[in-house]
Amino acid sequence: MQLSREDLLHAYRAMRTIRAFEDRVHDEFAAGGIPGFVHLYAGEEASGVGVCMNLDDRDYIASTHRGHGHCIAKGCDVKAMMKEIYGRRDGLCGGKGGSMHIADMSRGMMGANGIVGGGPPLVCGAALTAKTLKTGGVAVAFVGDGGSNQGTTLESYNLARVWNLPVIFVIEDNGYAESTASAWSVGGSQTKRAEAFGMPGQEVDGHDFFAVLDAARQAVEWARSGDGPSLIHVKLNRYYGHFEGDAMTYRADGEIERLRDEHDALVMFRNRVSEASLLDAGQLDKIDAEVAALIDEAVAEAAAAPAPSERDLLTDVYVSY
Ligand SMILES: Cc1ncc(C[n+]2csc(CCOP(=O)(O)OP(=O)(O)O)c2C)c(N)n1
Ligand SMILES: [Mg+2]
Repeated sequence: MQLSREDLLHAYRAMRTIRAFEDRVHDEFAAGGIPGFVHLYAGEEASGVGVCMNLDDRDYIASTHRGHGHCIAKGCDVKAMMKEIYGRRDGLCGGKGGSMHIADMSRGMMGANGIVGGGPPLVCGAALTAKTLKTGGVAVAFVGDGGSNQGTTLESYNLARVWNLPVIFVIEDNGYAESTASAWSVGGSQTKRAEAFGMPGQEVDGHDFFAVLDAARQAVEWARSGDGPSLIHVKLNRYYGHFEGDAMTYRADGEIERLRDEHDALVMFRNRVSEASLLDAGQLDKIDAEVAALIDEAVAEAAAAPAPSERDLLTDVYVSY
């Protein structure tokens, strides 16, 4: 797919923003500044950005517990996200969601989810709305390799097929569910599972932004043109632990260093666009500096922002007191 210079710059900025956001949250969590439970997406940037660059304001995504990257890729405000993760009143969800329940319906981001396998049924609902109202929209569920084994996920494959819904299931296979290697827990093949439910399945290198972009473009085309659901098996890696604080004793010595050296999505992107003379290093370095400044500001503003008040406890609840 031919991308304009603006598109390439947008893709790099989005991936760099995710990496810088996650690296910084890692440091700030270790320093004790962030409450709650945090799962980081660093290493998986090309998946969220490659998929979401094919989406627009009509479209919905449902995320996983590892949701910051999906939010940024779908266009959520980075400063409001940081405040949310700090539990602040001006956060994206008023400081009531935190990392694992961050959402922004105004951007079609239906939320990170503490329930593994929670996203696929949600996107079937969003896609049914799109189909019924003829908005032309599609709905994407990001699912981990662990989540791919949940009954909710497999039931959603069936529902999406029989109702011919404009859904894309993106299996982000980072090789582990918590500490269990996917080789020990995932039977068969993700694409053949899709085929068994009557959906096309594609497999891509999830470190390669261009490969993900192309696969997602195809899937979105199918969905928008009425051909119904499909699945993309995205093979990638996460750099940090399952959650912040994970000692990662289950990973081999040197495994992460090797991944960073040989399969880093941002390095691969830089090499590819430089070799093809599409962008020069100066343009990319400028984005790095701008993103670093944005993240510095986001953290400073989040740390200084007010917490929700006691009165806020009684808003956004179903029962009025
Ligand atoms: C229904 C449910 N079962 C178990 C858990 C506990 N849990 C949280 S994350 C996780 C592993 C998920 O692995 P995967 O889907 O591969 O996503 P990854 O963390 O690798 O991104 C588990 C078992 C949960 N949150 N929800
Ligand atoms: Mg996983």
